[in-house]
Amino acid sequence: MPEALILVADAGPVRTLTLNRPAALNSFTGEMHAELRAALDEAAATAGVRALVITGAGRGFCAGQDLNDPGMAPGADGKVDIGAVIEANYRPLALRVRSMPVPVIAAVNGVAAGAGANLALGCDLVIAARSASFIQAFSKIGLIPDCGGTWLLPRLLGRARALGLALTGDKLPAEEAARIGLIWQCVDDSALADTAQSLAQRLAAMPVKALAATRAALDASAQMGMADALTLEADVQRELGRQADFAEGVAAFQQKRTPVFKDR
Ligand code: T3D
Repeated sequence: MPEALILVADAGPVRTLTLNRPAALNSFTGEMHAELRAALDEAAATAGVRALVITGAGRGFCAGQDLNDPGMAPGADGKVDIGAVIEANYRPLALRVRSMPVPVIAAVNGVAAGAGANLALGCDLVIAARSASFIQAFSKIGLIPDCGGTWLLPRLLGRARALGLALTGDKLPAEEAARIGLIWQCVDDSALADTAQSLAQRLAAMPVKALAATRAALDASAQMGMADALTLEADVQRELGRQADFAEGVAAFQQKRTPVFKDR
């Protein structure tokens, strides 16, 4: 039986998905996309999963599209319809990550290039090993950033730095990525797995419904004026205020005890 392209491991409420094509730096084939989509859908549908970690096997996180994938072969007209690949694979992936009902942490263990970089940057929190790096490799092969890169980069960094990275395709070391605010944290290589895991366990014990709603509200605010953002805040708070987690959070505070959150 062929080895799974996505490894799935649970540690209590934290599920870890490991991209598993290490010989090709975990670059994406159509098959790996399909397995990752299925794994994300399954995690979203599993009540016991309250936080997700995405990482890579071997020395890389993900080198983006597998440029040798037979699915990239030219059609009868000698051309490749990359738009179809984006619509079928990268668009659903970027949107799925962004709509997970639980927080998603990217544990970037090595190079994250092309769509691999933007898969990581689309996660809620990005922790990278000191030896890792981020490369918007697209310009070097005549493409634009995809997997959400055109939306994510200017929001995370502002236009000047977004364009700097996207136009040059230069490698950005993890330490520098943390310094300029592209990612949450850079840690020693030996500390990456434990740091990501303990952060995920911490988030899993929090009111994850509110965490997912926080991500959604921040994303929605990118298209809004302040008045509309305030309206959205009121609407979401109204909804969350009716949840058991809110009652539990307040009760635990009043009773000076640790809350036990269950909503998802
Ligand atoms: O359908 C579409 O195309 C649209 C979607 C586009 C999304 C995209 O992601 S476009 C961008 C695609 N990715 C790239 O252009 C990155 C290509 N890779 C690299 O530039 C370098 O490999 C890295 C900078 C990422 C890492 O360099 P290095 O020196 O650490 O490793 P390496 O020796 O280049 O790679 C190791 C192996 O992985 C090597 O295989 P080998 O020679 O040992 O058998 C290499 O060919 C393979 N590999 C790395 N990246 C890819 C890849 N194989 C296929 N596709 C890759 N993207």
